[in-house]
Amino acid sequence: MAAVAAAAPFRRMVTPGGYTMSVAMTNCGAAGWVTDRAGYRYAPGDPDSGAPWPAMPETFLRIAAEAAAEAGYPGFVPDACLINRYEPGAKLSLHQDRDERDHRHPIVSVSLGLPATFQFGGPKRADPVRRIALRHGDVVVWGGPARLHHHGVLALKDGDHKATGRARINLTLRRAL
Ligand code: MD3
Ligand code: FE
Repeated sequence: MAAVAAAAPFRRMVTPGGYTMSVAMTNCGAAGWVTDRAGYRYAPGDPDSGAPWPAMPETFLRIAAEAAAEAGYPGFVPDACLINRYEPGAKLSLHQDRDERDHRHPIVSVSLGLPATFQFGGPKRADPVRRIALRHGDVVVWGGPARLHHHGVLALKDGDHKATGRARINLTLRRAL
């Protein structure tokens, strides 16, 4: 994680609508999720440096494959890991993850550091949302119909965690290409 962030620093990206996201992001793997005024997409390298994203650490591949297999998705090989860093007040509005080529692949999320309130909705944006606490060490596999449900993260409450300090880090392991 530290090696990834040293090579491809966390940055707050701009949405197509021109808003700067409160969550800081970086990526590792063959593809990385990016947004700018032109849109959302997976890119082969860091637009800030022009270099390829750092390689996916073996530990990330192993955690993703083991969690996915246990949840009924054998043979999951992620090619993208989006790393989100939340500082106090940072949030992620309700959205769907649709930029990956084949939505039959699950997404594996790993939460580290400060706890957050996750919002889990339905296939339509207006569907009711459930609030679920995501805590340090939680690993969740999002597959099947849930893969395309709307979801978000409420503003992070301030705190201090021995693993991350005043922050929450979330890894999402994906098959993008
Ligand atoms: C449900 N990240 O990066 S992780 C994202 O905590 C994202 O940083 C949140 O939403 C975070 O796109 C939530 C849990 C998660 C990740 C992907 C999902 C839940 C999901 C994709 C589909 C459905
Ligand atoms: Fe998402």
